[in-house]
Amino acid sequence: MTSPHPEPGPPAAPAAADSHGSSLLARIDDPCDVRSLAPEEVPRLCEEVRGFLLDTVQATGGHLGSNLGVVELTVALHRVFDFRRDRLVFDVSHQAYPHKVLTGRKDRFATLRRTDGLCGFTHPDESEYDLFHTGHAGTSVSLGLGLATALAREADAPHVVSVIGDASLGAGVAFEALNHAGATQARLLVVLNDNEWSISKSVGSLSRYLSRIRTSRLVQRAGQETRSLIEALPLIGRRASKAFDDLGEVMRHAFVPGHVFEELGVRYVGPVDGHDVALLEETLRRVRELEGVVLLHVLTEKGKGHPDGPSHPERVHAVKGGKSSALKIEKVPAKLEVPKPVVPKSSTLDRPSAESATSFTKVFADALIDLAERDVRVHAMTAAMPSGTGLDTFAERFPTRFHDTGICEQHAVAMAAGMAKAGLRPVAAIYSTFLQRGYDQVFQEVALQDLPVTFALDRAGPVGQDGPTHNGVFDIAYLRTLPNFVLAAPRDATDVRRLLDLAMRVDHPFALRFPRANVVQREVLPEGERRSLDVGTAEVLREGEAATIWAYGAMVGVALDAAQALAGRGIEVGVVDARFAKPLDEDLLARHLRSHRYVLTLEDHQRAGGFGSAVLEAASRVPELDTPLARIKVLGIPDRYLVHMTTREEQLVAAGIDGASVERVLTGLLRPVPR
Ligand SMILES: Cc1ncc(C[n+]2csc(CCOP(=O)(O)OP(=O)(O)O)c2C)c(N)n1
Repeated sequence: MTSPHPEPGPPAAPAAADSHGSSLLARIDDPCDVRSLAPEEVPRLCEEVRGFLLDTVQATGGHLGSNLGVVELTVALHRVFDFRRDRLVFDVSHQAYPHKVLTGRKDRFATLRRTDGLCGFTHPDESEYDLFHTGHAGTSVSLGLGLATALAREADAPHVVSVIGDASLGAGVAFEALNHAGATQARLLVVLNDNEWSISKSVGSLSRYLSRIRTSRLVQRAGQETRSLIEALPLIGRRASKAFDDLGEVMRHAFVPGHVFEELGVRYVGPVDGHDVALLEETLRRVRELEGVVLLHVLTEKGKGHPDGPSHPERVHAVKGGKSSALKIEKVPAKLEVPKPVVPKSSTLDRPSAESATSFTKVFADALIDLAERDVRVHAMTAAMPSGTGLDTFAERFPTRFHDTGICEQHAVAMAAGMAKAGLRPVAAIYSTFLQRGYDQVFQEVALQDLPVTFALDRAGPVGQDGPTHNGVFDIAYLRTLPNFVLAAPRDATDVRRLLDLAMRVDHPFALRFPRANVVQREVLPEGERRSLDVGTAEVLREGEAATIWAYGAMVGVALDAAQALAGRGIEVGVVDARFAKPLDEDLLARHLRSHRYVLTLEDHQRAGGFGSAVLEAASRVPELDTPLARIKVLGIPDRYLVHMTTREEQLVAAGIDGASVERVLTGLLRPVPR
């Protein structure tokens, strides 16, 4: 659209009504097109954006619920601010789809979260309107405060807006940011998008407090008069602030139903109906003029417009996709030549059929319930991920032994340490990527005290569509450096159960990592024939002459596939299930280093500091006797961030750690040397 670029200001003059009923959204290529709409056109644009999201995201899959809720808010933000100059930060950024739709990316929506397609979060490579590539919760206020502090030095400093959900506001880092911001002179607008839900129902006393604000009689009364109250917000800068302060106690109570934020030095405005786009726009125009840090409390409905939205917001938080869409799901034009994953025709380990597939998550959750039945010391902890970690079933079975801390990994880890100190056996189920938040507590409260806290690191390895913010590819490196830790990874369902059982008998911190994947259906050895699972013992699954693959966790399946494919070509290589990255089975490793030409290590983790690094370090301690030791080749994720792709398998291919790549590497190594 070639409209002039209106600056944000008073609403544009009403345009001639669109008598043809043609799509407004079709005319939106940039936020300036949103600003040029007449006020009476704006609700229709919102409906079109919502319809567009319902149609496309149910086809592509992705975070639907939160996005359906912030349509009006996003439209209003883009009408009031000019984010070519002002700055907008989304917390987590899973709710940035309407923003993407309005900032020139709607035509690529069919590629959402697919290989080479649009990212599911904000991403500076995609648009000048995306400042950060984030996916972890709670940081938007700090980012906003940093921007505001830096930009304040400019004459006519731009506005900075951080949009944060009610559950993310409960994250420690967001509290830290508010605590700091309220004591500064910064000009920052924090928009609290309160839909009462995290992925599950929001937990904690902050959430209770917000819900008291929603339901207080005073606010309900004020709500009926909100428009006139908002209109009472004066318009001009410092004078506005002064006048706001002078509104008097009655008005203050209308705007400040509780004083928690105000006591922190943050001016509270709201709550405002987040689906009344005209009211939102009006309110934003007025709070834009206020000095200092302002928190605008906006009430939205998660999943608005979806039939399941009102009754089951959790079901629509993220949807799988697959529904037919008016929008053609096109093949994504390849920027990079990414080879398709090669699935071996005959596999050593049967892959489960779709109907009978069981995830590692489910096996873990069932095993933990089983364990808790036998051991009253077992408690389960999650940081806002009861369904993602499978612990929702545990919570039903043992409500008093289940603890959801909200999005507070640091606190969850330290609390687990306290519980362990008092004699319990806490199992903290935290995604590999999110435990990064709790690293210092893992170090000081757990490892340094040598407390028996068990970490179940779900989503370890590449995760596919969520991409680099969510790939769990650093945990071996960040945990391996800590004395006292035992690091293990199960290759299949039987070893999930056995390792969890073992963790309860080991009086040290214990971490178990497993991927976002299904377990194999036919396991390589029946339980009775397995080597006993003592800490630091590996298991030989296949003997080979010249080379052996030491694989870790779920990558054992990939190694077995590669070995079988090579065997079909007359090349025998061995496979070891390392089972422990710490302590390593150094005796077996030393024997293999003496008896083979090559030892390959295989992991779905960064090469730097990972399992292969542990093997290299151990090898450096092995004394060389008469014959030279085997050469070690480390196969893992190279030193770069693995971008989002449609499937985890594609990411394994891109990183060169799928079965075909392993086979290729070994073929190259074992090729007879021409004389
Ligand atoms: C540090 C961290 N822990 C956990 C998550 C997983 N997670 C993604 S969105 C979400 C819920 C966020 O709720 P809220 O902030 O209220 O936003 P809403 O989805 O309701 O819009 C959670 C727990 C995360 N992104 N980051």
